[in-house]
Amino acid sequence: WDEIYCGLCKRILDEGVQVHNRTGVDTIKVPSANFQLDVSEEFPILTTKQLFIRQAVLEMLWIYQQQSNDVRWLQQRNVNIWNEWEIDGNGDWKDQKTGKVLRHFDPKMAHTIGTAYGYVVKKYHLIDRLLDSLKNNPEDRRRVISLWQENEMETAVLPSCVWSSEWDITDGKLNLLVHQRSCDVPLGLPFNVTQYAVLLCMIAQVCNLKPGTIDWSIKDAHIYVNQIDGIKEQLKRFEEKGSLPAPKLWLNPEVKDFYDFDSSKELKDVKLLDYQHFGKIVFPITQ
Ligand code: THF
Repeated sequence: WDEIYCGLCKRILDEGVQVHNRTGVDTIKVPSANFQLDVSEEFPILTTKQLFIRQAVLEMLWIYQQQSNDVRWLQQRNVNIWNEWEIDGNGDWKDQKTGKVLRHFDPKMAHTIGTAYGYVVKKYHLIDRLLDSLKNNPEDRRRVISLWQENEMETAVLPSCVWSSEWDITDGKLNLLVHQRSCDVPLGLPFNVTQYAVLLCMIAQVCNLKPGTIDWSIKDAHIYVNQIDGIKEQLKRFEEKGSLPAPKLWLNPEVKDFYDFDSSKELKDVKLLDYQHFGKIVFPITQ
């Protein structure tokens, strides 16, 4: 996975085009990217930088297991990656730097990110329908999970970036295809790939299947210009030292129901065995 990832970063730096966007911080972008990972062969987590798996898995459980849009649930677990998109107590979503109100929402949506992500999963019963289909209709070819629901877009702070997934069973293996409309390659992508791999392994376990492949597709893969130095550091590590052997993912084998995986701060049912990496790289986040 490090090789694919660093290859994509290098391609963006070499071939990408610098563009303005809504955030005010320019990006270098390529229009699209695709890759495939075999989770049965190797658990995908970067080793050329430290990936914060606890935060990544809690974010995934927040969306798909808790089916919540309440940022306080993450904050209570010391996960602060959604703070910039939280609607405040008055219903305002503010620019974190200037304090300027960017948009006003119904104050009933205080402390949430509006009608996106976990809110959509819950409202449209997306996980229950997926689990039901995997257990009771294994040959189903209509297993599409879409977080993109036109009626919800207006009241979402941020339309979901990773917004669709499709799931199939082939030969006892559960395979996944994920699509992302917009991709912050230094911060979002490493989190997203690892968290969807954990989701695949969890769903496979509770459905008595083996995890298979993940096909990943991206529209607008970009690096913010203030992240270029960090990415160059990561590419230098890869060129000089390559990558380290991938760790194994351990999931508590006693958990048989997706909703029973521990979602406390400690994340007791999820462990990485022997995760070696070349240390963290700090990247700025653009709101
Ligand atoms: N906006 C932007 N510009 N990039 C994104 O990746 C992004 N997300 C979510 C919503 N909007 C986005 C937020 N996801 C981190 C990781 C994921 C995020 C936001 C921030 C982050 O800062 N990660 C650090 C460490 C975090 C920590 O220490 O807890 C890292 O080094 O990985 C796309 O999902």
